[in-house]
Amino acid sequence: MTERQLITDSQNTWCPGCGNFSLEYALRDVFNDLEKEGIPLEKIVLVTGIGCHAKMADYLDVNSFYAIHGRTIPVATGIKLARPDLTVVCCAGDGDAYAEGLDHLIFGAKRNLDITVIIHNNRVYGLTTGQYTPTSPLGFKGRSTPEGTQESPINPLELMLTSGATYIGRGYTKNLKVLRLLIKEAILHKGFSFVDVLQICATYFDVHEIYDTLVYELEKQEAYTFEEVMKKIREWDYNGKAPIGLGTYYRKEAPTFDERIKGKKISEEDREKVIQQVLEKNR
Ligand SMILES: Cc1ncc(C[n+]2csc(CCOP(=O)(O)OP(=O)(O)O)c2C)c(N)n1
Ligand SMILES: [Mg+2]
Repeated sequence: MTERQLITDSQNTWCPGCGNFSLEYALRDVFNDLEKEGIPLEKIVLVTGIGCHAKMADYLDVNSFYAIHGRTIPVATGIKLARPDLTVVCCAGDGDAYAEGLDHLIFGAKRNLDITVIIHNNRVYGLTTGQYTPTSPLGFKGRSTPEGTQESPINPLELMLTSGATYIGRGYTKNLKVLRLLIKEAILHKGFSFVDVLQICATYFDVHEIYDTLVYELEKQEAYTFEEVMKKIREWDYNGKAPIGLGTYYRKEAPTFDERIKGKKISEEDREKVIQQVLEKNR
């Protein structure tokens, strides 16, 4: 099967050096791989939020849904529940998923919905020109915090582990090998798969020189317990200069939300009847 280019003719407005290009190429490669391995492109749906990351919906030639800010997961939930045969992948920003849409992220993980969430974590609101986000480091000077923030960042991997995500990985846009591997593993994982990608924002938060000195590749560590994974996750807190492990942190098998509600679906015709019954009962 010939590789599809999958890049649209839309004018690309990402800045030179933007980490989103790596994510675009990684996604393209993985979608091509999956097609060869039996997941046709027609069965893939990409859902994006609002922000620079969200332009992925314009630039990748796959079925896509440009959602609203912070709402990739509710849209993805609807798609997956209505069409469990589809492979649903969200591209969300750190502002998108860790600020505006945080509750949805937690509920997605809690339900172990069978979708993949990739966070373009540039640790800044890129599109709106440089305000701080929940993962910006302490003291971050941006448009809305000229004197520097006075609050510590969250560690999203920690949050996802405690919320019930069954696949957790961390990538970096300057390590395409690990990025491709993580995206593919996450999509093939049955359950809520979460990949936080340290994405270079060339204009508002370019810390690639720091990342380059701190990143290392995790070993294949399938047998980690929850406590061990948490310890590993806490090695770097999105703030200091501790080593930053790239790769798969956690993987677990568990029933998914879509499996649990399978067979409990009501047909279009019966829906009205069931609503009337519920109303009658509660009258
Ligand atoms: C409900 C709502 N609130 C705020 C905005 C304004 N807004 C557009 S993009 C954005 C932040 C984008 O940051 P992030 O999600 O990190 O994406 P990035 O641009 O960094 O990829 C904000 C606040 C909006 N469009 N909708
Ligand atoms: Mg951002």
